[in-house]
Amino acid sequence: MIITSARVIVTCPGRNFVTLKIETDQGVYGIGDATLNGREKAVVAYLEEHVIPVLIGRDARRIEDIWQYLYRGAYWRRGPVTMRAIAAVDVALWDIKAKALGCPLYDLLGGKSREGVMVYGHANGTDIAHTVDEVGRYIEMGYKAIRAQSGIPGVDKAYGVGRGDMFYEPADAALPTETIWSTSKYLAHTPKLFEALRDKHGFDPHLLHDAHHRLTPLESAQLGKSLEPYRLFWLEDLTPAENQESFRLIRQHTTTPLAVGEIFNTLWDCKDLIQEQLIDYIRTTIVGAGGVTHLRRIADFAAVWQVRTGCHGATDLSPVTMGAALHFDTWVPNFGIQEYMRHTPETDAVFPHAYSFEAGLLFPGEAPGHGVDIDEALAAKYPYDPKQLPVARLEDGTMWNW
Ligand code: GCO
Ligand code: MG
Repeated sequence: MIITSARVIVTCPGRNFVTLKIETDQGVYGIGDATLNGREKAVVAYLEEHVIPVLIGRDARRIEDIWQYLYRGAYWRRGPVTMRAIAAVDVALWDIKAKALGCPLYDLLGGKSREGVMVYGHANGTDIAHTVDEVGRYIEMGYKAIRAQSGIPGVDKAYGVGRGDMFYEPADAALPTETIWSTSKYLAHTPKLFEALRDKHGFDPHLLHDAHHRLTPLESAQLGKSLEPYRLFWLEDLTPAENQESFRLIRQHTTTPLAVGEIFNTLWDCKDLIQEQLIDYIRTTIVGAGGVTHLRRIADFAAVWQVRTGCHGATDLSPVTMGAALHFDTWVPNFGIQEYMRHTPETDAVFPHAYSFEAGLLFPGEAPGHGVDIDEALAAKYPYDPKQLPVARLEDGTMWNW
């Protein structure tokens, strides 16, 4: 089965998505997601200039060899651009193989380990009362797990809160919006949010929270400790993890479960975190970490230390990544949870898919492959629209993590 063509399709049905379509001489094609939010064109260039030329003429069945060729052959290993390009190829090839064999992707990986995949939705409010209501809305929709984020008094426009709709967190402007951050205000406010949430909704729903890398290790430890009474499912991205050792300090001080990894690209970014049991959930996903081939390796490594998966699933990852992740989640033995932010109806129309939501679970569907396609004619109606993610500064103007 020979690869005869590979093309990049960029479309913006509300936000930008980069898709790789690989075609074979057998008439079977596959698609993979290569979207890197706010830096889309970097991956487009990497694919078009450096990857597609070496794919043509190769045997599409040799997924592992092609993965190794692109990873080792580049010499310049890892990084978000390279690994997203590799992921797009890898996912398209798994899609092709499963379609050629006439089976859903989860069957190729080893078959179902569960009937449905527990997901968490995002409840965002402008203040505590609003967030409590938003969480209630998700409970009514059947969600078993909900991430709760609230606006903080005195902190204007913090990323990720307050829009009160389901399609939030766009890369919103051609030049980055500047936001202001205050850790002291946040640390005083967040325990009150979870106290109010448990008062109103009880301890049945799983509650999650994302600190978006804004704290130091000691502040992280303080937050984890202060949230212990509210028994979170996880506390995510407390502090930047470039230095994996910094998580030792956090771990020594709190039993709140920790999740990290949406910006990791390979096993090497989380190897110490996992083998020293410094985290409970690893958040790398298909498009972020080299596709199914490498994510499977990370999950198997994590299983040795009872670390479970919690794949990133924000709306800046296309439905192609969601579809592939759901097949992965259906198989992976050490599954934890899957993030699920809904795409807009426009995005769903461009990417027809077999997955569906019911009673807090997502189901990958039974279509051969990963079950997600692209309507190219419709995609062409939404041209690329340059947009960047915001940046954050402290109140005195210092550039900060966000
Ligand atoms: C999450 C994330 C995202 C990221 C986004 C950046 O937990 O879902 O933090 O919302 O901010 O993917 O592009
Ligand atoms: Mg996050």
